[in-house]
Amino acid sequence: MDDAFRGPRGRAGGRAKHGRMSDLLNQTESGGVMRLAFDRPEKLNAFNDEMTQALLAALEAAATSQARVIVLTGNGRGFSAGQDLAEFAAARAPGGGTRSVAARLRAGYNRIVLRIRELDRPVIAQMNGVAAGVGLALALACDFRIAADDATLTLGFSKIGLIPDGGASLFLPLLAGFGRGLELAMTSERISAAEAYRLGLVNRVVAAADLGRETDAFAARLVAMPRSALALTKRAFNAAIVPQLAAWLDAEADLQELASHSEEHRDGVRAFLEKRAG
Ligand code: LHQ
Repeated sequence: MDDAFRGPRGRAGGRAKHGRMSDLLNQTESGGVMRLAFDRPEKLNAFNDEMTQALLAALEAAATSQARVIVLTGNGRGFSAGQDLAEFAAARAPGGGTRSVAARLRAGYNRIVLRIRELDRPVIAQMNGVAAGVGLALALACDFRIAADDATLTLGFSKIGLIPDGGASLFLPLLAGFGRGLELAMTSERISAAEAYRLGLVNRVVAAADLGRETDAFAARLVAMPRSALALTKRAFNAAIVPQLAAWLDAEADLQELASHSEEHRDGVRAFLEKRAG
């Protein structure tokens, strides 16, 4: 691991187990490209613990694979709707046995973000549909985003009394600028792929029917480039732009912990689960 990514309390370290492949994450590889597809389409690929750990393990394994480019995408009409709020609420209910929100972030999403950034090869988010919450955060942490023209993006955190996590409080303003980034974070406005492109949140927008083909073509261009140049370019951008990433993820988790103790947070999650307008 790059030293730049070690947190002040060393939380970025540790190796995930290469557990069995999960049914919730499809992995395929061809032409030097590894595709990881979230597969909980009926829940818009919301992250439960199993999918989170499967992604972490797959990214860990990718570091030593032959693949030269990694593509993250979702099956169905969602890229990912973020944290599975039903599982989260159940875990936090009395007797649910959950750790704190900060601990959950540090054990899962923060490690995923660090893995994406420290992988010595490009990671592309192929945004096939709605990306929300930490689902959007993970896309923003990737090297490139290619969106279908019918995809939508929303932070969603503020609606449930939270702050943008999974590095979104850093990557959102980096990509969209402070003002528009803060606006999207505070309003949770759901924007189109075209608007996301205008804001610099995605690299390109393509017809939904062409998304796979366009992503493959872009990935093939990267596969054909000198491998070490891409690895060192990524390392240079990381060191120049996000040198304190691990420390920031750690601090972001502490802020999320604070937010998660509010009544507004509990009410917001309940409103979503009860399908009341949030
Ligand atoms: C879902 C979800 C979901 C469960 C759709 N969970 N079922 C938080 C807490 C703690 C620690 C760590 O970090 C985090 C990070 C976060 O990610 S917080 C933010 C979590 N995500 C959200 O708040 C987004 C919630 N989802 C939505 O706002 C909408 O579903 C979006 C805007 C994504 C899509 O809206 P629609 O296209 O209208 O679809 P839908 O709402 O009808 O959803 C389809 C199904 O997926 C539905 O299930 P059902 O069984 O009724 O068909 C939803 O309940 C389910 N689903 N997101 N996050």
